[in-house]
Amino acid sequence: MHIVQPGMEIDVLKENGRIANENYRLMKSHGIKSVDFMGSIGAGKTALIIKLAEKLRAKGVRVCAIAGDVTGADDYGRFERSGLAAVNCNTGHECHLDANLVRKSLSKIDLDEYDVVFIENVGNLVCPADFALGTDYRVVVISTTEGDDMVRKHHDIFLHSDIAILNKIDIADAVGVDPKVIADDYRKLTGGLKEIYMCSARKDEGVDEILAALGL
Ligand SMILES: Nc1nc2c(ncn2[C@@H]2O[C@H](COP(=O)(O)OP(=O)(O)O)[C@@H](O)[C@H]2O)c(=O)[nH]1
Ligand SMILES: [Mg+2]
Repeated sequence: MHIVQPGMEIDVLKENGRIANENYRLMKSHGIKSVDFMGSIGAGKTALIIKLAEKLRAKGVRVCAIAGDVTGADDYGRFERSGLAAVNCNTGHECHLDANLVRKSLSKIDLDEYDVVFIENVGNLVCPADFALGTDYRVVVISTTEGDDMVRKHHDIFLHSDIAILNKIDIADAVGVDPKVIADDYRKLTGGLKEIYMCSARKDEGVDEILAALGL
């Protein structure tokens, strides 16, 4: 992707990659482990982050979050009300976070105070795929309410992430979705090299397995 202006050409993705590397090194220098949660609108990213953070806090792990959204502070408010320290990060118009926005958010966090940073990306299954943020893990969250064809329709984000999560398995029957269909699509796409984790953030099912997969 190139943006051409008179006398100036910027390779946006290359520059993003450079800043992502800086973010990674910055967080590592403070001993921080980080996860980028990508996924559709309403898949349960906020709910899952809150649940994961609750469990980590109970183990004495210090967690904070970056709430990425186009506008507003709804998810930021939910994080804070749940007891999870957070920074709000609005993109304004963009459909994804980028490394520079994350760098600015990290500058608002006292990195010595935390062990883990969870980043909630802007909700969609397309744009975030291209923009690494400098995290240890990239995770894609989908849910049963989106139907059984998300993996077939959005190859890139599943290929660009380390693990996938299918949330809302508690209502799979009610919405007529067979999680096995999604798991089979994922296995076919990734050649069985990566795992898809089934969970219900609401019912606290499968959440411990996700923590283990993230080494947390
Ligand atoms: N039944 C069910 N609902 C869930 C689950 N996780 C989230 N939700 C609901 O799904 C809606 C969207 O969740 P949210 O966390 O805001 O999704 P986000 O847009 O991906 O951050 C909210 O009404 C949640 O209460 C789950 O595991 N099961
Ligand atoms: Mg959210």
